[in-house]
Amino acid sequence: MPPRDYPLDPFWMPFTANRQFKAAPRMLVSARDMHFEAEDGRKILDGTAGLWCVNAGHCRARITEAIQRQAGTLDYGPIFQMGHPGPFKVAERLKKLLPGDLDYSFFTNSGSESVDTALKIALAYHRARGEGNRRWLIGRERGYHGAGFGGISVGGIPATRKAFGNLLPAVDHLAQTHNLEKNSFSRGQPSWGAQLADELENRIIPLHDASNIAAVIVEPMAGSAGVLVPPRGYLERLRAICDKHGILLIFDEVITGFGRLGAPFAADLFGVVPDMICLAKGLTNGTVPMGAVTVRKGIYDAVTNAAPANAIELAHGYTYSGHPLGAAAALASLELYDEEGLFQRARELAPYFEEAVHSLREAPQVIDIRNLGLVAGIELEPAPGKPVTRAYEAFLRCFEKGVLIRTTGDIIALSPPLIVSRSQIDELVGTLGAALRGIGKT
Ligand code: PXG
Repeated sequence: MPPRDYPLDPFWMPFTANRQFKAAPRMLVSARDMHFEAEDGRKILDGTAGLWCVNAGHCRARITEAIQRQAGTLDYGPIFQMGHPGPFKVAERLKKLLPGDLDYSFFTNSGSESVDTALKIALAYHRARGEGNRRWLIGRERGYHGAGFGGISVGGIPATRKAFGNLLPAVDHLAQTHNLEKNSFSRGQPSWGAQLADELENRIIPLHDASNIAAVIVEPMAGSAGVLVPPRGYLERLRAICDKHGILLIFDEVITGFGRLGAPFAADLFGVVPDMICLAKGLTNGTVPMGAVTVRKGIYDAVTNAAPANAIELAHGYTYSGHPLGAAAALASLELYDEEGLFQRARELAPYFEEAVHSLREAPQVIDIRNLGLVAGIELEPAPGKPVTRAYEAFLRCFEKGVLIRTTGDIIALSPPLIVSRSQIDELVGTLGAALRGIGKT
């Protein structure tokens, strides 16, 4: 391995055990299609699409060339009171791709910004309609909505909240939907749990009053918390209760968008159209940071029409909203997904993937396996007194054997790029199985 010509210390790495990593780094230096190349020259099979974002595989020529061309044509253009073609084209494409009248896109630079944007639009929408008292925001336990103050407030992952004191006021949470006793080893949507949505109607609305509630935000399938698949009928019930009480329903599809579940969006798969969808990650195949919030026509109309002529209607946005490189990457990614039929491919591969991951049922310490589309969660019994260590050991063993998996607590998540082949699924699951059998043995 060539010596590194840079120190590791000054970079404060995100969501990383910095001291542990810097003592034994795992560095990736290049990537193509389904593989990374590690610093020591080893090929690593990408079982996680990077961080759930590289849906079409790595360094796809169509996308990298579009970014290069754009960088040499219009590197940056101001986007407040000025325009350039890219984001208009992406918005039009998203309008065609998204279900219902989710017709208007607001651009951001990340999933976290998409979430904060959606929450702000919800408040602005109600205010524009003369219902400014609707300020409560309802999230869900074990939800992950990024790292902004809005996102961690409606989010339900304790570790992302506990150190940061001042969360948003007027936030409540639905119970999380996962239940190991009722639903372990479910394939696809579990059958138990639709009634958990009724908590919105039975507890949260009576407590805060519907006239004070702006929005409910959920991931249709929770990713970061360890792949929590919604029970059959659950999202439909949330939709019905929100409709009945004038509450906006926001789907955070930062992970589930762009084919991950074998349909363009979770909204398509479940047949539930929310009022807003938060997007990021797969929007640009992970190549350039970009996110979007897509809203129903009535929301755009209410906010824009409430403002006086010539006034800025929504005082919100980012220097890099609709950035030319992001837009070029998004357009090329959306074209590539379409040309290669990748969402359909994910749907067709899903049964094979399901069989493969459920073959791990007999592996040591496995207490649950769940899956949907090209996502699987494999939950391990935590080692007594040492939670997290088993999954982390499996992660290290897989990496040694040339396979990248992702762990959260004692749950392993698999989410390969949608171009994965059957034999690569076998390799991914085979390597993970061997790693699980090796845990605790040197
Ligand atoms: N919403 C959801 C549903 C997400 O999964 C975000 C918002 C925030 O996106 P940004 O782009 O601000 O990171 C996310 C991000 C993991 C993992 O391994 C998941 C995410 C990010 C990094 C790692 O589960 N999700």
